[in-house]
Amino acid sequence: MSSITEIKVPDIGDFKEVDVIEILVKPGDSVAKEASLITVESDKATMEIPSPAAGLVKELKVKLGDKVGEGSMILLLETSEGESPAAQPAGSAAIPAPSAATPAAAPAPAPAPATLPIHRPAPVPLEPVGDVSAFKPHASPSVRKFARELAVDLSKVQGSGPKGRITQEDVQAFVKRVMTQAPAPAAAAPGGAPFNLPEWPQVDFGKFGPVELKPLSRIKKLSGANLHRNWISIPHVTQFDEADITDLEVFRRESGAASEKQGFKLTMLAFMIKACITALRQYPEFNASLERGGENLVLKKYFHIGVAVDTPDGLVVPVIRDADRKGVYDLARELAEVSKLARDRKLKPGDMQGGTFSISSLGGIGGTAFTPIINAPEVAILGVSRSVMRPVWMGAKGEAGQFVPRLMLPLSLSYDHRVIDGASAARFTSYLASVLSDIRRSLL
Ligand code: CAO
Repeated sequence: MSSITEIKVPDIGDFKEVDVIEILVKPGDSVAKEASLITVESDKATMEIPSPAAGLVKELKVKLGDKVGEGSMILLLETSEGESPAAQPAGSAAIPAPSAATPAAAPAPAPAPATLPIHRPAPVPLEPVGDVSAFKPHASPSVRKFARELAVDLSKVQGSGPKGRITQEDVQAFVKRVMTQAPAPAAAAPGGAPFNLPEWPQVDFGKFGPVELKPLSRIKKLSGANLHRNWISIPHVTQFDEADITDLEVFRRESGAASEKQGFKLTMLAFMIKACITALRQYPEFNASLERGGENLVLKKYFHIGVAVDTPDGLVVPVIRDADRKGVYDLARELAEVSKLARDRKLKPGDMQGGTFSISSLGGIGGTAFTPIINAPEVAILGVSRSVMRPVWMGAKGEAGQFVPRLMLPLSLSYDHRVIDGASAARFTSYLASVLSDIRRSLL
């Protein structure tokens, strides 16, 4: 048999009258024991009133904005036998509810409240908001719980309630916005939650031999975090190719004297930038970014080329702006200037922003190929390794061929496979190689 229990506001400590600011249940709801029914607020604290028993909400006796105090009726709860609250707040009463066998008009007599064991429940735990409001967002405990369950940081949520109070709807809207804004495939990666990896090994290296601790530079820490994010959240593929730069190298050496006189070197990198712009014009999806949400590609009509510079403190990527409007001498001069600024730690944050495509040249150092990490939100980066003179088989179809010494430049193009297909990447590097083997193409 079921009975109807009057659920009343229990002892709420020092508070005589508090406002009902949230009603967390409605008639017809099944509630578990200890489930929150309403939230009340004084000028110092908010608190949730829990249900002393499991049951079905029959009727609400409060509405938003009501003032309540200890003993005020909250609702009528239908409880089944054995579920009636063992511990009732003073004045709460359980009366048998009409059952199928008992006509509603003739309810069985209610047991006298005095016959119920009366325990005064401990005061409802308070969650102070007044004096810590400078540090905590304004939200009721139920909204905080809701936010906690969804791992939402309430300090990032804009409250739409009175005095900026964050409501459950605000949290829902926040989650919706985050879910629709994050690039779809990347959404799962940052934060590491979906990666069920074993813990990083904790090793006492000193046990095996002498060691020395060297703190990472600020640049390394900053760039490391970005590189890690880009590496795990962008599906990278690297396309390798090589360009015959034999003629370009002759031209570079011939033209280099003029720049030397002006105090800067005309290195291959200036020509690389020029050739890349020609290829980017031909394949615009490489000069683009994936819009947040992953729905659209933002094709950029400007060409700001990032150049990775190795500094004693770590890697930085200053950006050569509007590189398409500059000649190779200007580019070479600017490269010398920005790499000096980078190594002197004099770059400003703005000097490293707005890039549309990056080049990482290790050619001056060595190596045959490598897999550069894309500089998000760009979608591709070109790695350049050391050029080598080697025999290349030359000969048109049907003619006797021969090995000819050619200066070959290794290219490693990493691209975001969400945006760029393997075939496009192979076309891009082939085209780039053809431009580098005959730089006149960049004039076309
Ligand atoms: N093949 C052979 N030699 C090359 C070359 C190549 N691809 N590229 C440059 N060189 C030569 C230059 O001609 C120069 O030779 P000389 O000293 O005889 O004149 C020498 O190597 C040094 O060049 P440089 O490094 O001073 O100039 P640069 O324009 O090639 O590069 C810069 C400038 C700033 C990009 C470079 O100094 C640098 O920092 N590179 C490292 C970038 C990096 O760390 N990338 C890794 C990032 S991880 O993704």
